[in-house]
Amino acid sequence: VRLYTYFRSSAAFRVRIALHLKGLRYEPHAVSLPRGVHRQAEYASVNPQALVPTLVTDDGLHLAQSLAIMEYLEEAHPEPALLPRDMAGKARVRSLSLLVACEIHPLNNLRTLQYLKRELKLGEDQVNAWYRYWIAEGLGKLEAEMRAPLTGKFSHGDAPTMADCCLVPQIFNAKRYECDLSPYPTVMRVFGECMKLDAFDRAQPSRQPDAE
Ligand SMILES: N[C@@H](CCC(=O)N[C@@H](CS)C(=O)NCC(=O)O)C(=O)O
Repeated sequence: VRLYTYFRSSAAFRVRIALHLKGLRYEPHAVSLPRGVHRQAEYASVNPQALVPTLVTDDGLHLAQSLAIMEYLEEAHPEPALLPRDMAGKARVRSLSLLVACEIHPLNNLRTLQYLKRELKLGEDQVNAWYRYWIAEGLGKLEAEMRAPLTGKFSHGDAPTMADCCLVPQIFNAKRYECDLSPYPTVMRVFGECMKLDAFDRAQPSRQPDAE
């Protein structure tokens, strides 16, 4: 498979983790977001949503949206599983994943921040305050969800799931914006456990071929 990715994209980071966890080789194809390559005509034919990641498979499937991509990988390559087998567990992992992907990430996405700066003319301090506000809002909710016995070593149980693929990149973003992470001890414990695993480490931004 080919993955259209950008080293700092947290949505692409989720998929990179999933690919590494499943031991799947992929060809990374870098799309520079700061240079606006994702908005150029050539990329529109790859992904009309003008977002990364995009997964392109050998048989020509073009798939956008990181959660849909991870679900696809899960069905195509069930082992090791990124979703629990039981219905309730599966729903919980999806719920935790969506909490990051829908409630936090879109508010702090590149185009959102660019709109605040370019159209609403907010200064750097105001944009950073926006960023940190929504991180605190979202991570507070995630921390509240991380309760034993459902949360174990990882977000759900003792093996990494799709929820961890979403959690870790969001923490990288929060650290980049120097957010205070002390109010989220369980989230940070899980983050620490994840980062001990090779799959998470290899997927991180600084390890990508397009890292600047
Ligand atoms: N919900 C999408 C989000 C994709 C997304 O927003 N990706 C960001 C990078 S993390 C992007 O391409 N941003 C471009 C922009 O905001 O213009 C997913 O999960 O794949």
